[in-house]
Amino acid sequence: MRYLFISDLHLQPERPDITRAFLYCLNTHARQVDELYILGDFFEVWLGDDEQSPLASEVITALAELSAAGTRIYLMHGNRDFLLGKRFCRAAGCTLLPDPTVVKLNGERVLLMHGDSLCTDDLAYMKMRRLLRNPLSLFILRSLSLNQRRKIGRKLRNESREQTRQKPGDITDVNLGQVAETMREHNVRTLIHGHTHRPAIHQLVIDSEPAQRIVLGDWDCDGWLLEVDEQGYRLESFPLT
Ligand code: LP5
Repeated sequence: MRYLFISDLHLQPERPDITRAFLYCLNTHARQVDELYILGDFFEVWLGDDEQSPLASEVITALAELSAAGTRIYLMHGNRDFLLGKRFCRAAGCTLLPDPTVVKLNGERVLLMHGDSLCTDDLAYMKMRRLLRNPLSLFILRSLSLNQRRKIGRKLRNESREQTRQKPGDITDVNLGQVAETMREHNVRTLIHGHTHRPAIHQLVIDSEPAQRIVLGDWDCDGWLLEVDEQGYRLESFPLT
């Protein structure tokens, strides 16, 4: 079986080049695989499935076409689009995966995550995440008007942008102890995640056994794809222009 992984596209009207590259990728690479996995921060900000925009319609139509052509599509929430819901998934022909999820890729158990929950040294973010992602907050957020959500979303983005600039690099990366503990807990030797925008394949040793952590890249100057088949894992980038 062949699989394709992407994350952190941050689709937004201000970056039509990213949308173009994504649509190209759907019509080429994604048509040749059995399953496509989108591991979070697919959109720059998603305020709820009731927000209708030309970008959202274009993306939904393209995903639905891919799904109808036979590629199964799986979507995981990121910290920017955790309000993506059932309505979007139904229209786009995607299945929403919980974070974390273990899948079997050609017989190997592989752990999939967005990656933000592994950044446990970023205490301010972890606090904000706990606050925003508990079921009561989600219920309240979803019941606000689109305008109210837009205002809160903008405030959070500005505050986050300001604070992230001041945080040392190691604080905004994953905590390696947390990585090992999470992989142990799920009994896996391979973890795939995004979020940190530091694409790489890290070879690890966990409990004296070889393991790997594959970090997907964000789409900005380049686009990033992880292709998986019987030959192994290939992390590739291509220029967006
Ligand atoms: O995504 P990235 O890399 O820029 O930054 C993340 C962390 N920041 C975030 C916040 C998002 O960028 C913005 C959220 C978008 C809104 C989603 C839509 C839903 C809106 C709600 C609708 C009602 O996730 C950043 C991490 C970084 O990753 C690296 O891991 O550091 O975390 C922060 O910067 C958090 C700050 O440290 C703490 C912010 C406190 C904010 C207080 C603002 C109060 C306003 C709330 C009003 C209710």
